[in-house]
Amino acid sequence: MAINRKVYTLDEFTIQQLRNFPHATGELSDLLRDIGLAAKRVNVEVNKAGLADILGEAGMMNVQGEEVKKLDLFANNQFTGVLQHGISCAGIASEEWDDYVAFDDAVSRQSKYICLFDPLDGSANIDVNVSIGTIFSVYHRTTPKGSVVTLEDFIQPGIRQVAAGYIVYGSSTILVYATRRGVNGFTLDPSIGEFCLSHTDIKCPVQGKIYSVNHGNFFLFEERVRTYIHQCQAKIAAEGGPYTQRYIGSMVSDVHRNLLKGGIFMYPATTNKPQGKLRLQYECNPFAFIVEVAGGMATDGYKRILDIVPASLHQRSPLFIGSRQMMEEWENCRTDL
Ligand code: P6P
Repeated sequence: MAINRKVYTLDEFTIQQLRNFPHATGELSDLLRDIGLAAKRVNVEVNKAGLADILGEAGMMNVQGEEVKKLDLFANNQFTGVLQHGISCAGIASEEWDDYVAFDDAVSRQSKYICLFDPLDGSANIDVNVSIGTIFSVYHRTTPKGSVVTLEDFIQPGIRQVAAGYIVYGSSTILVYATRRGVNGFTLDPSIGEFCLSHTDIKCPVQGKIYSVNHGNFFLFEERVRTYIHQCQAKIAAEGGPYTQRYIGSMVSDVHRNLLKGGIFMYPATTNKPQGKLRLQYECNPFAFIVEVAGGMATDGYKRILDIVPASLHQRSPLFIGSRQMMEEWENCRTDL
């Protein structure tokens, strides 16, 4: 029986990458496989969330002042656990936790990577069956191997990311990750319990027809943003529908759709949130890395996201991200109001 070699699992793909780059130590491949394992475990719980007693609040507040859902906590523990017991990660920072966590054991101290993640982004949507996701970032540690990681390892500018990715627990579950060599997507095949390569070398379309923004904040945006939104709407009126507005309220879903189909996602600053809502280290930087590797752009409205030097772990930033031409339209937009 011919073996179907066209279908690569995540493990086979990362090992193939190792074969192509003999100098690689395999630590990044191990780390990505660990993340894939945790994602499979989270996927099981997300898919039965309506049945198991895993919905609802965990009765805690996170550092963001948001209600922590039981599923948030479960996901947080799964990703922390696989990374702590792996051999490739010296410490982690989670969007759910106030501070980073150093893995202070002989093996982890020798690891060269650190990881930041938002274990379950969009968790407010869990109870209404809207897609949610996990977002992660991988950096080389800046502190010497053998020592315990410190805060400086976790507040590096996004341009120093080694890899970044996300999982969407949706109609099907997909893990997308980027290294500087490209962006690839792996869809979970439940029949074999493996993520299988389904989206090879993803490129963000140069032009798109989708703009994603929470219109409820319209009158809280600066004039320039309101002008750009009017331009998007005017294109619909004047030219018969080249733009359409799509906003799920779950970043992983909105950005994933725009990455594949083309579009722009905006979470601008508002008068009540002058730094925006999204977290630089846990949401903006990983997606900026992925979208730039795929040929798109990401800024805070004025400056490239990946060039921002973080001042703190939970720093927020406005975010404009997506297709190059739509981002250039936004950058060339001037107030006409
Ligand atoms: P709003 C989810 O809470 C999240 O962090 C992102 O996933 C999402 O894009 C954004 O907030 C939605 O925020 O204010 O539009 O509900």
